[in-house]
Amino acid sequence: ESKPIRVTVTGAAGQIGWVLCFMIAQGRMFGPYQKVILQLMELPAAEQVLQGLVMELKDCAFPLVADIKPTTKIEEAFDQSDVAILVGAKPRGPGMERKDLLNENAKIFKAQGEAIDKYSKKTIKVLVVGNPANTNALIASHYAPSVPKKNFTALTRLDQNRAISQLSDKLKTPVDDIHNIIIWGNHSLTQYPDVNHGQVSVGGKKTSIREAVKDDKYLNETFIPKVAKRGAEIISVMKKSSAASAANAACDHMHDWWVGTKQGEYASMGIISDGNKYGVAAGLIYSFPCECKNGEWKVVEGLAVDEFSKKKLQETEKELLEERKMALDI
Ligand code: NAX
Repeated sequence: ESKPIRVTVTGAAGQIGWVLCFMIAQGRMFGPYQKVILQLMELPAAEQVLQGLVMELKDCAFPLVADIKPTTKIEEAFDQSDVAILVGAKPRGPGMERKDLLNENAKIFKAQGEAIDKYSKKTIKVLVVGNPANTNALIASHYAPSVPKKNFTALTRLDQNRAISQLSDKLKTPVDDIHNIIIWGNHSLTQYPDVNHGQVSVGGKKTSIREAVKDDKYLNETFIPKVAKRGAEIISVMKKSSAASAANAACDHMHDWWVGTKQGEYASMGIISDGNKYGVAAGLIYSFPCECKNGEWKVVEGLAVDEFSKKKLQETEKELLEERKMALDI
């Protein structure tokens, strides 16, 4: 039997955090044998709701949950953490500029980075969900210099899952027949959902997505904005933002990182760019296709990038450079 790992979830009593805790407790993130100690952090304003969440989690009597530690104190939340899922963030208020949003969040992720540096294990794996996710992850990493930069990642898996679901509808084929759809860049409207390396299995034979869809106009002009704007579409229908699908994607991301990706399958992850992959500037948290093994991710290299894609990769890189400048002045 494995030793329990300490998993920090910030914003645990929020929309995403709430669902996510149950998923983790059920083994969706670390598999069916890994026990967890849940270190759940909230703002004082949400302390009551957090208490309720803990009661409900306890009442599930989940065999994988070794302990639950609710807290509003950052030093307790990040104490000895093996994993941190950073969901809590400042939402965009009415009339708030992008710069204000970045700065408000910079404060939160600076404090959490410092706490990770001071209190968590040096091997901690961090996944940032709270927006702007890529830049928040960069800020946390910047303020946790004793933890390797490769340990900080941002969530773009929801975008990948959305892309797969769109293609599955279009091709009338099950989702698990669709492979290697990539999200490049920022988790924002500039993201590039790329089908050029994607494949669909039909009767045991793999065909390229472009060949199967036979509609480049749809793929270039309809599909890309559909995926990028899916979050807004959900809000317009539900009057609140996506929660369960975001929590599910966080589980997919961390599960692949923790357990490994399936042979030949790519997982899109916001990870630190080393400046040597696909022309992306060094030091940004940028979403690349990754393969994971033994708890480490590796960028899939050598994929052909056509002119259209190159422009898309640069557009989203430019936005991330601007965000970094605004948040960290580098
Ligand atoms: P909610 O407002 O429902 O929940 C956020 C929770 O975080 C609240 O309970 C709040 O008290 C808490 N919180 C805020 N600041 C905190 C801090 N400094 N420490 C601890 N807790 C803190 O938002 P929810 O719908 O759960 O969304 C959370 C974040 O995920 C947002 O930033 C949202 O934009 C982002 N998303 C990111 C996605 C992605 O794919 N990367 C997709 C879904 C989602 O939009």
